[in-house]
Amino acid sequence: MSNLNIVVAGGAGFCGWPTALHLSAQGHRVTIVDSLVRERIDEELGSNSVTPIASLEERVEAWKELTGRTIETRIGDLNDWDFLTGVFREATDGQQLDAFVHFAEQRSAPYSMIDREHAIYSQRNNVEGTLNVLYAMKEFAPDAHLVKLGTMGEYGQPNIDIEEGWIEIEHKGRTDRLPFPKQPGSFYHLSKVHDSDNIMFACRIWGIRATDLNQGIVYGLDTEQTRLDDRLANRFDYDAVFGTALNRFIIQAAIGHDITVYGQGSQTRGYLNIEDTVRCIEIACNNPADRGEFRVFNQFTEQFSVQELADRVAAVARTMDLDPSVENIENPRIEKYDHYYNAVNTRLIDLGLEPHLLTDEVIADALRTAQRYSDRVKRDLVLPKVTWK
Ligand code: NAD
Ligand code: USQ
Repeated sequence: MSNLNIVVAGGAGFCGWPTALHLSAQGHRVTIVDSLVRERIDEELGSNSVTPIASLEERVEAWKELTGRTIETRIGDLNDWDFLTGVFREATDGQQLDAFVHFAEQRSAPYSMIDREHAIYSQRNNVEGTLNVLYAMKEFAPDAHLVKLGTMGEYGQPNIDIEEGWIEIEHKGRTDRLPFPKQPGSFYHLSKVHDSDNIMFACRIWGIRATDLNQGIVYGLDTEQTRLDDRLANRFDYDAVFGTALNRFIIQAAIGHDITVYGQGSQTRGYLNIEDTVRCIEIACNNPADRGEFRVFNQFTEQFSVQELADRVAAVARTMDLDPSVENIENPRIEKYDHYYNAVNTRLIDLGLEPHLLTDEVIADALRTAQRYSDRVKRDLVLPKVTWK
């Protein structure tokens, strides 16, 4: 595969940073675009990453020093049209832009449910940012491929199998291939549904090529590249707003906090290792959608209930002289228990994804990282305060 010219928007974040490193390691030209708004949100919430994170500038300098490879950075907001057009002008100057990888959104469901202002911020940031990207692609890079991070949560938990974006429907003797129904569980997840509709429309009317990656919950933090040096360390969120289920359980076990299963614990979701996130993006970039095609891949590798995950983490922690207890606490969210959940995820596997599954060693490895930095955890941020009610 020849070297590609790729913009990674949201490349300072948890999924974007290791992806930028992985794509750069494959020899692609990588430009990170990020507003660094997560730093401001950390300040607002008083939160932090368990791992100490170097500034983006220090990280790309370390990458250059260690590998000789350059990652360019542009600090700005996708909602700033003048900034974004500058990014596209530079990225297409003398070279075609191959892929625009779009991670740059407000991605916490609880953050979007704090109050009216946070719901509106989340939807504006995400929906308007993506609309700007679509217009910029139309104007400056009509042949480039949009690789957009969606979420498995767009589908909700229907009582039928979840297909990859589309479903064949027979209705009153006629059939059609239609977008799979969406029943998301937060204003954040809804922003992803609105994005998907806007992207699908832009593909249809302007011939944009797009892949919507409906990603499950990502766990772990390290990849081959982030392990090279502490200066390349990735984020590891634990607080009740940005921490996600499995990573939170691991950090809770490491600091001697109860593992917080919300409600009955039978809520089932798709999960994947961060090592697979970076490969999935590479696979999507190497295999672009056709002109006008709106392609959807379900990006997860295994399904678990939160109770199963909590019990797995507790069992591994006990082999490491830790003694966590698993507590079913009042659920701050409104969600289904004991629901049917069976989602199709064959398209990335068909293109060559070889999943890194959740083994005890994977849990133990993340537990060791959490133990190393356990004194950085602010315990008052662990229990949930934002409710859906
Ligand atoms: P993150 O918050 O760690 O990173 C997002 C990055 O985007 C941050 O660095 C932030 O500063 C930047 N950003 C946000 N809005 C921006 C804007 N308008 N302009 C420029 N930069 C902006 O989040 P993450 O966990 O890396 O998630 C990345 C993407 O993957 C999100 O779209 C999220 O919805 C999706 N996703 C994440 C997970 C997960 O488990 N973390 C699962 C499924 C999907
Ligand atoms: N949960 C617990 N205990 C906790 C935290 C969460 O039981 O301490 C439960 C929740 O109730 C929920 C499940 O775990 O049933 C998942 O919650 P989460 O916070 O791990 O994930 P979610 O809010 O869905 O959001 C995360 C990312 C988001 C991404 C999504 C993928 O923050 O960006 O889109 O995972 S998915 O879930 O497939 O939609």
